Amino acid sequence: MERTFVMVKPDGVQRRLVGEIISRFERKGLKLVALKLVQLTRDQAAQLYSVHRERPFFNDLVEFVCSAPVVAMVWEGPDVVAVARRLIGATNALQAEPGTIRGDFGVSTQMNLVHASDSPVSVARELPVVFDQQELVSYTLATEPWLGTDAS
Ligand code: FUP
Repeated sequence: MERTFVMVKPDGVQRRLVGEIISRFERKGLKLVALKLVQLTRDQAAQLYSVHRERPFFNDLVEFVCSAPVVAMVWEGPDVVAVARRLIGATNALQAEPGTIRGDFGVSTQMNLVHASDSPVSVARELPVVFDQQELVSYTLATEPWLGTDAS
């Protein structure tokens, strides 16, 4: 089963949208396997966004992401990397489709409320920036047979 790294960014926490955002992932039928409220260090923020190192917005982005607490999560499910990206919507919240998290609540590119890894390679790089392996919990949800995500 695939896992992905998701983070409610500082604007999402400040706007009290943590519950709403978690709820979108829960209602989709995904499984929460790790969760914590944390204020990232500059180093962690720079590592998370290292692919954008050379971009003009990099310093502002790092500054923003470590300016206040975030809620970091790991979600599990079939094809969850792509599913999570569809749930959050386009990077520019003004262009994100209604029904997506960014489309419903966001109004800019920088303050787009939530991050989700864009590929399994990104998960492998981003998840360990915030979580130790032992913080990921393996368990069974009683509803799993009702989601069609088991082997049957
Ligand atoms: P996403 O994966 O949708 O979060 O988008 P990107 O990886 O392209 O960008 C990461 C973050 O950089 C965005 F969430 C916001 C910020 N960003 C800007 O501030 N300006 C830009 O032009 C592009 C991205």
